[in-house]
Amino acid sequence: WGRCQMLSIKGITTTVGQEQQAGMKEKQVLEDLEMHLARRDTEALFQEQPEIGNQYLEDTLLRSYLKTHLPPKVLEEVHQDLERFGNRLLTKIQPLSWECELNPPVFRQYDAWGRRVDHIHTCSAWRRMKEISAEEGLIAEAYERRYSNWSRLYQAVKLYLFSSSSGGFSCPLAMTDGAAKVIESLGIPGSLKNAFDRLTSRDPEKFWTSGQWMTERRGGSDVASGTETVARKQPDGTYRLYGFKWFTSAADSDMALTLARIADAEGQCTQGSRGLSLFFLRVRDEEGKLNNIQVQRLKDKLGTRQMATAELWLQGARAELISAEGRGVAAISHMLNITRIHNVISAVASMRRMISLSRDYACKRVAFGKLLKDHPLHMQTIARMEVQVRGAFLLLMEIVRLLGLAETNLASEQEQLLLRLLVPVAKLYTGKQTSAVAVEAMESFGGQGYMEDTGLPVILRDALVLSIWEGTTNILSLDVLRSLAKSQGQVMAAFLSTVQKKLALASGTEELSPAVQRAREAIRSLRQFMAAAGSEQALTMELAARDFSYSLARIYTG
Ligand code: UCC
Repeated sequence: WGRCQMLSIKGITTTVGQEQQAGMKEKQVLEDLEMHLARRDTEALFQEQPEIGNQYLEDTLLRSYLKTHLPPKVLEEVHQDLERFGNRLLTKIQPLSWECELNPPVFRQYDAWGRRVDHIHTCSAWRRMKEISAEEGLIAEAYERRYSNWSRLYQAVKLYLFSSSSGGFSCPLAMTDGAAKVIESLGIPGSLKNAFDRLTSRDPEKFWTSGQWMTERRGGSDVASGTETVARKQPDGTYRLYGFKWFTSAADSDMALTLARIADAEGQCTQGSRGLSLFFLRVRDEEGKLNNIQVQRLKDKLGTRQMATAELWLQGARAELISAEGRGVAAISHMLNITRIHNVISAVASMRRMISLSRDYACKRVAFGKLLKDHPLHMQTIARMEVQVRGAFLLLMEIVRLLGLAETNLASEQEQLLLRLLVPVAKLYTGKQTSAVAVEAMESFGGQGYMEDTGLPVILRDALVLSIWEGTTNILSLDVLRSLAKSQGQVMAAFLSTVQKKLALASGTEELSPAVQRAREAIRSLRQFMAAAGSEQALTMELAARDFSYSLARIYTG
């Protein structure tokens, strides 16, 4: 029809006595026709877009894990909710996520009349994510404990499904969860009851998010020497904070936990870790006015651009001391361990999302005369990624299972020790895995994977931060050593005996015997290394910290 129409339109304009012009027009018509035909042929070559379905229903490993571990009654309720949530994510939340990416926060320092306002404007989709987080109980679930020790795992599963569709909102949720955990670990003192209730609320009107302000200009790893912020005690017992916070994620949060050094009557502060105390503060008052805080600028980041990360001047911000004096690091470590688990959740979720899209694409895309899924080499590449994500997923589930036991006083001492060790191990290992898997998965789409508007580069960019924030790979490797030293080796004993038990169980299944064999060999090497390292200088262990931690991750995952 297109061709006829084109000819007839061209034909109408041809009149007698205009032969030369008509000849040229005829030539033009034929050229147009040829081009049209060529284009029509090409148009048939559109590539089909990779898509995902309900991420709960499609995740066979997740479903089989829940079926194997949850008590039947819990499973029944949880299954219904997760199926519903999976649909909501697909139809309502995923589009919001893309909106967050397209409408990053905007910082306006002054109003039209020159008044300093320091307004961080976030898009409506971002604000909606906050409401959805409350409605879905993404923090509340873990603290209500209606499924006892399984509540934490259930919350983690919801966060895992939410993460890649959250438009970066999983970051404030991580810190919110961490803040709730710190307050709970302090026994929910009266002055923090309101904050705790809001952090764990299901009511969007009440729900608060929290920041975690640990990083100052001298850096975020060596907190003990990097923290310059000073706290001055006020006659009413509260404090005013003065300092510069260099990297405050989700600066639109309602409250924050932060470290500072309490100045004595002479204005002197204790340096080092023992000088640090933990404070609670509201970011704004009821009218939305900042709490003696100035926003210097927003960070220009490689990824997580949906989220406002700011540099903040604290110029007498009113705050409440919530840890014992000088116990700030120990108090905030409750938050760190929770945000590190969230980091693992995001890492596993990013891998899962990339691989799900890659798998779907392999079922649609034809190359060299057949679908990608029928090319063994392509499938081998995807299968290798799949093994990575499955292992990482099981490691994550193990950690949140242990956390659930610990939070309901059901964990044995051995389980608590194991949890202490596995959190840094999993954070450091999955942080690295996800970058590698995201790059590999991107390649499986060919050049399309490199195109911004496919959304695939967003997943990669956002995944790259997971090995950096919340403790870099090396810092966490040193934390693994810290956990060994502090427990005088007990965490290793717990690790080894748990692994041996699991291997003994697995050795009853014949198909697993090569895997069991390899895991046992790895443990033997690990033991040999530890025996040798024990007689060496501490430097040997420090140099080996990363490889040692990787070995722990691989053995446990195996
Ligand atoms: O703020 C950031 C950006 C926020 C973005 C959040 C997004 C989250 C998204 C997640 C997914 C979407 S990033 C901030 C990043 N910074 C860090 O994570 C800190 C990295 N540095 C460390 O972790 C260091 O190891 C430090 C700061 C903990 C080291 O400090 P110290 O003071 O030198 O450490 P000490 O002296 O060894 O430890 C002090 C106390 C000890 O307890 P006591 O005194 O009883 O012996 C330690 O055992 O704290 C205890 N402690 C811990 N306890 C230290 N670390 C831990 C731990 N992990 N678990 C339990």
